[in-house]
Amino acid sequence: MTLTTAEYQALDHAHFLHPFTDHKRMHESGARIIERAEGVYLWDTDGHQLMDGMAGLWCVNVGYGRKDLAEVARKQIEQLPYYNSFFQTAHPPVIDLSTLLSEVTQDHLTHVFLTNSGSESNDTVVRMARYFWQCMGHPEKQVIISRRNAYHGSTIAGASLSGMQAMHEQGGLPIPDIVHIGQPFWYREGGDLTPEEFGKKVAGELEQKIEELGEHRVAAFIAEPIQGAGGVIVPPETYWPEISAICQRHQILLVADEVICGFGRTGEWFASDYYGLKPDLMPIAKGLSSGYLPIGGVMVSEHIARVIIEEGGEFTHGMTYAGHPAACAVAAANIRILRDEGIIDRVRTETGPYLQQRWAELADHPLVGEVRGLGFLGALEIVADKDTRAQFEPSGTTGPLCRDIAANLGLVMRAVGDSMIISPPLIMSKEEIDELVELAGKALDKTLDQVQA
Ligand code: PXG
Repeated sequence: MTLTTAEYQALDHAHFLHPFTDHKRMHESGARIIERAEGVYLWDTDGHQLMDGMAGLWCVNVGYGRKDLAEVARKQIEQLPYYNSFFQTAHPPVIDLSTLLSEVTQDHLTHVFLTNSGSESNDTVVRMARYFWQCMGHPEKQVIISRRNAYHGSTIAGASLSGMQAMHEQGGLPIPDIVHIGQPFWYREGGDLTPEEFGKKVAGELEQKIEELGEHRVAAFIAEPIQGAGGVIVPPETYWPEISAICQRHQILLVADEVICGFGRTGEWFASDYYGLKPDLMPIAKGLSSGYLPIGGVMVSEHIARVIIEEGGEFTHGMTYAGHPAACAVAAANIRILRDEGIIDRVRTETGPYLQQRWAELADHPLVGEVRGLGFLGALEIVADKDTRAQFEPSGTTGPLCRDIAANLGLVMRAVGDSMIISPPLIMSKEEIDELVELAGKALDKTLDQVQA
């Protein structure tokens, strides 16, 4: 089907409900219809080229246009387009992917439970953590502790784990036995504390919550190593060591949600490797297949897997398409590309530090209150006053303004309130990083012109 942009927009308006979209506002200007992509660039149906500073939705780690991944999918669909792994069956691609995942993750993460998305992975976390404690003879350990402004997905359990007020308000959420503590967002919530003091303080809320609820009721603590959708919040250096110590002092599971941070985003295979975390469960998705096909999963520690295998009988959980042969084959090929082409190593040693150095230069811009980032994740805070950190009124409108200006200049960034976010494909070259930073700078200049006018 090849139509004009206006024709696509009319049909889109008539028939398609978009996720996380204010339809009235979108229909005023019409949706941007993306038609094709190559490397780090997208093209819309008007022929405009856009640099994709977001790798789709934080997922196209190997970049667009990998014909080898298309070929792997085609071959697998020809050979075995579908079979399941319920009821004592399996197929070669699901076994290959599971083995490969146990190799690229920490040694104790020996097993994987496969799903079709990050949300389903976090539903699996809730089911599995509670089931594990039930198998261990502690059925009362049900509570999952999460954090305000976390994002763990959009299903009922995913949205409950997420700490997003707007999501909870629409769905009568969270479901019972999911509670939230504070987030390590020093710039906005640290007050007069140093980042180090604030990191320790906000980590301490985990121990307070465990004590308040009673350890006998707490199943797990879940967190993104770096919050993504919440605004690329890189925690103070004291935060994760303190959380790890608290988890060691208490009998609760640590769940590191690596849906965004995994598969090289920070320059390590997983952010848990960067921060020295030893998660019991580790949800993954996005970069697992670089978004070429939908797939997610939960990495499971040897200890938990043993208990489920030996004590549990049947774990009554699973999705028809989980471990889909084509998705598994593409994910395995994607992991081999990340490994064998040295893409993650390059982010760690070369392009990641270069992106951070260039991105940090934007701190001099009059609109920028703080610059954050690690590896191929970056954020900057748009403020009206650098000294007081005050936002423009109404808050949360300048970010989207800057995002729209950037898109018109040819750069896709994400706005989270007044934070501007980047998460580019990991194959971005130094020259392309220069282009990204130049476009982001121009977008800030134009935003400044508009807020002053
Ligand atoms: N965990 C984390 C940490 C995520 O970022 C999910 C789970 C859920 O994954 P699925 O595949 O079910 O979407 C995510 C997803 C944004 C944005 O605001 C972020 C996500 C998804 C859509 C939009 O930029 N993250």
